[in-house]
Amino acid sequence: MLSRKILTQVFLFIYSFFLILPNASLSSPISSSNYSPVQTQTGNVKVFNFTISKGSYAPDGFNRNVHLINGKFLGPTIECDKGDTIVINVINELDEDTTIHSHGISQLGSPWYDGVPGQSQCGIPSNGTFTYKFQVNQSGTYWYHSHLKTQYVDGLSGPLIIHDPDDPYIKDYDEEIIVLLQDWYHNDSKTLLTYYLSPESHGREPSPDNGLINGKNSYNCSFAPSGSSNCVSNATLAQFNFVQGKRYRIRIINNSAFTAFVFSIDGHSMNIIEVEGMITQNHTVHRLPINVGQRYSAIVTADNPGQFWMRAEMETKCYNYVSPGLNPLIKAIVTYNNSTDPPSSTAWNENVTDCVDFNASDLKPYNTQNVPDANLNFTITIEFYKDKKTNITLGTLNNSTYVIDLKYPTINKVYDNLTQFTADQNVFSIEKNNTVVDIILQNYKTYEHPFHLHGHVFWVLGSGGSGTTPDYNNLNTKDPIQRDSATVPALGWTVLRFVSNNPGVWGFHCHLEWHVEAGLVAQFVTQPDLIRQLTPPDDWKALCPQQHSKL
Ligand SMILES: [Cu+2]
Repeated sequence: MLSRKILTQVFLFIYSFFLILPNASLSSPISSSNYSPVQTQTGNVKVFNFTISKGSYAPDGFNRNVHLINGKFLGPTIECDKGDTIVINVINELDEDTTIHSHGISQLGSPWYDGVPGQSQCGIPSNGTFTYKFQVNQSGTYWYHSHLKTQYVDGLSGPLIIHDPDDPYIKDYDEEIIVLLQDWYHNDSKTLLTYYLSPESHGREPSPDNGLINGKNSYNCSFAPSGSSNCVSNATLAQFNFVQGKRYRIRIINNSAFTAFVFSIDGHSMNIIEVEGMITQNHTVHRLPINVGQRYSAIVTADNPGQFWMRAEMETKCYNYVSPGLNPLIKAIVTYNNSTDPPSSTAWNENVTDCVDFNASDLKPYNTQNVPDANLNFTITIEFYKDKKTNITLGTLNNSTYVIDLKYPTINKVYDNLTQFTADQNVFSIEKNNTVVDIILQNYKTYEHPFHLHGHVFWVLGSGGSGTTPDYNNLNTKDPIQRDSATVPALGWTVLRFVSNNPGVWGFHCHLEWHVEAGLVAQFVTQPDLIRQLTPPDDWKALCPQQHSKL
């Protein structure tokens, strides 16, 4: 797969070389031609219209203000085939800016549609509209969410599924099921964030009040704030109707703000076949840890008629503080006869260590890949500290807290030929196309962090917990999996390798939303010369309040 990718890159490089030949006599021929890495327009165009608004809703019986897409809590599923072009027409009816980020989508040749305020776009203003339009030459299980402040924590998210008619497992399942897992708060995220970034929190992240499976759960209203009249106990759980003999591809997405889950279905094994777009060799599990931003596909065969619990256990042991009303066992009903009766099934009991992510080395790629040697590496350390002046606890990467520049995103600075960025932008620059980059993440905190890289997938070459150090001679360069969201263990390390072949500005951050806001964010500026050869659309340029010289 990789070699084909590299061949494509080589081909495109040679192709673009010939494209610029007619301009060879100009003083700067390269800047006069457009670098256009996406060449094929084979697929269909799939249009999705999103009207984003606020409203009240009670996903678990507790009524509160949430974000809605087309009047619904949790957005519609974006679904298409590999090679298609996705069009998302956004109408922003919020009283503030918003964006849509397609998590795990490479945005090759369209870095301005990655949807990250401060990095790849200015926000879509209140009462404004904007259209995202990008081709997807990848397949698998993804999701989309607002990348503006903490908006997705209030419900501004949904699944994004790309089918591949050539998927090697396509004959091994009959139907698909999406399982969207998330933690859930009974306060709006702005209130929680204000508290978190105040001296009173002492850096303790807000504890969820509940968890949801496909936007549903129940809540024991005796824990609701006293005098609260907006809570109804025993709300309806999510239900999955199995037909005996059918094989289901279950696409599991962790859409949380803060929570790692352990996912299982009583009485049924799960055969993992995909991790974040990469097809894997079949691997059977019963209890699957899944961290924030991660996705898996597993085939489950309906061969055990009855009534069963689907379980998503919230890993509350990783929290600094647990809300008293939180029941961390989130359940849905799996039924073979469309019954809503509560199952009496028992849970799988295989041991999963608290707050330790699924061991990526248990998974093997379906197709063998050649992992190239790295020619550049960055060590990134993760720390938190209490600011002496403000008494607010903030996060640092290499001792630097990220500060978002909403009005002048990094990519706009690149178009303005800026080459220096202030330290608080946490920029890592990669000049040369196809540079092979190692990221050595070193975690000095006593809890794990799920790190997500935009625009790329990385190989997970190795990882170790407390008391271990990265051993370069023992990295797995033979058969590592590739993904876009990996966990660095508590007091441990992780080595990730990616090929920098996608010009743009790409976020690299902890996906625990509170840690994003505390500054645990970096950005890779990849091939700025090639970014400047890509022409951004006019409506994208118009999003920024001030126009800069080169735009
Ligand atoms: Cu974190």
